[in-house]
Amino acid sequence: MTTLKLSRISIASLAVVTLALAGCSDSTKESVDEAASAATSAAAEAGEDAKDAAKDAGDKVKNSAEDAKDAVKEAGDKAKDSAEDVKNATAGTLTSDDVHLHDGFIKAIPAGAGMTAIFGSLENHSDREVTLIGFTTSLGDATYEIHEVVDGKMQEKKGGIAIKAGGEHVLEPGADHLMILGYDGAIEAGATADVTLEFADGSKVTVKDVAVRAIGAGEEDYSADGDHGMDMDHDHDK
Ligand SMILES: [Cu+2]
Repeated sequence: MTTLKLSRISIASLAVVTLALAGCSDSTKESVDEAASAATSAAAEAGEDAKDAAKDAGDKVKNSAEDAKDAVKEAGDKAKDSAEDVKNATAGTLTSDDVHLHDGFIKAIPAGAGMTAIFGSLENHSDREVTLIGFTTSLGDATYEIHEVVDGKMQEKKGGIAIKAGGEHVLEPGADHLMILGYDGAIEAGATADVTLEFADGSKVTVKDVAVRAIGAGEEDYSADGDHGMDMDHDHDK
């Protein structure tokens, strides 16, 4: 037997002896009961305390998780802001020296026609690729769309027109063109209009005084199928 076991037995024996000496009366039983109930409530209290402590700890974890979430959001916002700063710093850098509309013209239309197009050769004289994503003109109220012709049918050209550094892109009947839709009024030959080209990097380049002219015989149709004649409904679907 080890010393430890012996000492346990001694304590147990001592307790028995003590109880025996007290005569194991009812009052002893009562004090045992009291002790037991005190122990029970002490345990219950300790349990509550532990529960509270756990709740506190949980709240703290929750709070710090929320702090961390806020911090991440803040960092994300800052990153977004600086990305926008970078974008703004490089935006609007293209000028009329960088992009030309060579031999550009607007096809004349009579009142009521409602739609026409701009042709010419877009030249990129800058040292990087540029992407034309839209345009407007000094003609005013109208819908301006970049169009392409696929299988003889025109449609909006999604993603615009990319032109490599030093490259050019031809806008002509039957191929890509700058479409003017929903225009109220005549656009008469001999007039001019400014065309403002909008690029993916935020640049806007205005081409001044683009001539309005009638397309010569045999060039009236925008489509490539050789169907001449004024294609006023512009559906290219014949
Ligand atoms: Cu078109």
